[in-house]
Amino acid sequence: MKKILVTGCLGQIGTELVTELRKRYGKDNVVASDIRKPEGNAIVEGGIFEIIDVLDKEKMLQVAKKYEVDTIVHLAALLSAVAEAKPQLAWNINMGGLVNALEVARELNCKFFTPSSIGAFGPDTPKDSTPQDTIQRPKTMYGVTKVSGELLCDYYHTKFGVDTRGVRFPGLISYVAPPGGGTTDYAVDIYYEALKNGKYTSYIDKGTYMDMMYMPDAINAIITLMEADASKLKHRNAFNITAMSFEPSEIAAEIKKHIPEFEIEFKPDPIRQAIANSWPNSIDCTCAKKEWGFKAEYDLAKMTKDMLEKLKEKEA
Ligand code: AKB
Repeated sequence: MKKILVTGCLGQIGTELVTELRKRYGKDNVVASDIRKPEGNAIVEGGIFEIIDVLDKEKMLQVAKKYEVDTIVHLAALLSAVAEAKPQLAWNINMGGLVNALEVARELNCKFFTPSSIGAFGPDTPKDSTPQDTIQRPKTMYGVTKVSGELLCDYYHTKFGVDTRGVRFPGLISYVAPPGGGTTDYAVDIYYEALKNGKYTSYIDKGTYMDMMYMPDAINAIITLMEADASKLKHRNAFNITAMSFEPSEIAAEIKKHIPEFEIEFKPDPIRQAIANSWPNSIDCTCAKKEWGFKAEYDLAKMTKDMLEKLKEKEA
């Protein structure tokens, strides 16, 4: 990776990815883009920034050519809960944006990364230690776009030789930028509410396990996979990766170690609970470890300590 275009850079992943890419590759070698350009935003003002609506392929191509990018990281997409509320829009943005970005990568011979998700699995998938290669029949529009996206990226690799790579992200937890409309967002909200109000009402019920990861591990995973030796990759789109699996009472118990008066109660939201019920309890990431050395540094205890410290500093 020498010159990298990132779409959807103002989202939860993009905000931290662009910061890290600018650090590692130099700020003139990262082209951050999003559909909006908010005033005073650190990502907008910290380096190259272009407005790109991912449904406008010509604009994306023009920007990619202008900066002679050799890598595209395509992040612009709707998350699971929003996609379930607006399924047609989710199909248009998630698939329309992806095919445009893949076309630009094909035309300019760029390396390509786009995230898939644990949402690419469904109720028929084995729930525990979910294998890399298994049944993928999701019942959500988000899942449909993620499975289709995995297949499309594989197709562009085998048919056109585009160097496509991806991971199936679990729920991502971070203190920098908020997630927007996912099912796993409760695991971010809970930290904010713990510090602000000392209590949290969880829209995901107790006993509902899902895979999760702290953002620094997610950012590292993207960069490590993109820098990995292509000859070692048996899989491409997309690798199972995870750092931990917990249910709401377990994250609450961990928070209680730092804020003893913290209380959690449960008021499951039927839509997001149904989505969570259709996802695995915990996925197996042996292939990612073997093929490109995936490793996570943060478990629930280490993440909770860091999240609470960083949020306290941020809110001070
Ligand atoms: C969501 O909840 O939609 C995302 C995901 C797991 O893909 N965080």
